[in-house]
Amino acid sequence: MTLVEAVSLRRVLDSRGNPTVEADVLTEAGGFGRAAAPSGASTGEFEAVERPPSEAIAAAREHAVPRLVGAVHAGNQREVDAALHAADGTDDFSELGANAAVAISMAAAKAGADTVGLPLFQHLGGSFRGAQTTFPTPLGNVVGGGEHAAEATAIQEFLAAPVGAPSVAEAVFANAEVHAAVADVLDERGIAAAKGDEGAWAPPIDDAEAFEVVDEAVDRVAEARGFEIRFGLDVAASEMYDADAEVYRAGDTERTPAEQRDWIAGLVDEYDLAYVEDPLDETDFDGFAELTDRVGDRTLVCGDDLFVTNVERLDRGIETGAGNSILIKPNQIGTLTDAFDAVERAHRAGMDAVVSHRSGETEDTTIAHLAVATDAPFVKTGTVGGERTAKLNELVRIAEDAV
Ligand code: 2PG
Ligand code: MG
Repeated sequence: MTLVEAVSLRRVLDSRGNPTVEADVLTEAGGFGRAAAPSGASTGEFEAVERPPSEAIAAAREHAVPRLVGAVHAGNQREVDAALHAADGTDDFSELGANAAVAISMAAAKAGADTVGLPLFQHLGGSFRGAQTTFPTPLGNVVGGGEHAAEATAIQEFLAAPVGAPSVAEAVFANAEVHAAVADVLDERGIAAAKGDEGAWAPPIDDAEAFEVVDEAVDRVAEARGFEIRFGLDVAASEMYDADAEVYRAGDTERTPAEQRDWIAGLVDEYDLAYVEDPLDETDFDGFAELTDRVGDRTLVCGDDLFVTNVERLDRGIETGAGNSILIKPNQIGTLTDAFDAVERAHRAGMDAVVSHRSGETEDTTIAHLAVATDAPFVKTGTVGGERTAKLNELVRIAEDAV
């Protein structure tokens, strides 16, 4: 019933105005799925390879489409994704392009779900329990810089974490209110700010001042809303690290790896951070292990560029104790199957798996379903902007359906 009947590919725009790959999958029974690949700016060195969209599309038409049409079932995700790997023939999707692969993989999942008449999150094997505490809490990027905005903070993302929100919708609206409160606090300080790639404010201030601003904004909204809102960070420290000099550079400040660990550990305690992503360079498993040892009992130490949704790199983290959570981005690894395998491995090791968007996004909502399907504690989706609210609004709808 879910036999793939047609696959078509095209270039569409992403949120940065760059072309990206969109795939349509049609099944024999008339099921339809459409998905588009996101794209990173602070990409990890060990990610699967994204090819220029027109090349990825040409490669997919030549190598992947013939292995899919009339040959695999969209309802059997492992079969679809194995065909993509076979068509690619490399271990990093450098032939097909991870962008073509992930677009087809996600479109096939949607076509499979559509054919059998299930919402995507259910088709992907998850169950949204509808209880007040089991939805993925959206991490809302409210202030940022790094590779996402010029002349702003060194830390890439300050993320509102409404951990006490009684529902997905309350959490979503709280994050938008924190985003607005940040604008108020900046205005009170006479600071004008543009927005970065993910819609976060990108003020020309240093990290220390950004902590004050976000802390104040979070406090105001928490008080008004009457539930706990914490915040977290994506440090994206690989972008700060100078491997030759062995120092992290943030504005005028230089830190050795030991100083960087002390700095982060101090921030976790000072601000009661709920979440710290990529606090250290993507090659520093030992440093991650030391930091996790120090603060892992009270915050999530999450590997994004460290693990790149890759089971082999995750295994190394599990062996060394590096991090207590993994960021899951399907396009880092190329297929939903690979992403699910990483989630499963993390869960078996007692780690949390947090699902995430990329800085370059489309209206695609697959990650909202993925977060629910995998029971993620957090989902990184941004806070405002159409490509971000697409996921947030989908979470609200999923929660409504589940009640
Ligand atoms: C990250 C992401 C998303 P990018 O570092 O976690 O916020 O950014 O897509 O640029 O890698
Ligand atoms: Mg990151």
